[in-house]
Amino acid sequence: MHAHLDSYIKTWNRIHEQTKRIMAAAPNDKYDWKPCESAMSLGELVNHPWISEWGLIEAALTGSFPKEWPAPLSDTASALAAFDKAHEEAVAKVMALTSEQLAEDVAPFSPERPLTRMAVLKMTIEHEIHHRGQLYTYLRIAGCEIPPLFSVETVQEFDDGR
Ligand code: NI
Repeated sequence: MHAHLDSYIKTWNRIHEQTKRIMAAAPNDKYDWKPCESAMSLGELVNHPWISEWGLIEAALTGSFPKEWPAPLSDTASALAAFDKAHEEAVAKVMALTSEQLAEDVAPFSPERPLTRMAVLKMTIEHEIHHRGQLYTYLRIAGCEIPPLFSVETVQEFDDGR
């Protein structure tokens, strides 16, 4: 595996662990809550990281988003387990890509808007960070105990990504 991808995978794994910490704070009995009609419910938002990661990686690999998507799960423990499984499978698929495949264009959004596979992989991380921020806001409003994004216990994760 070349150095660029190695660094990407380390960052992706670290972000995965951070996202799990805030997901784990979501109470099952608040899954229907949403801040406004057009927003995702808390339950949809807890499921979004694992379902969207799976879909985005399929898009990066095959050039198309899946036609059918997995159903959201109704409790946080199951969503966390699904996220770990989806992430592990996604990492294995991405690690198998060659430098040439990473640099190849795919066009999952529109035929007129090709992106390299590597660009879609970077987008996958940015998308997760975006929704993770939403989870922090939802859970803070819901009065939940929320973990810090960075703590003395977890800051070492950054050093491991060097
Ligand atoms: Ni999204």
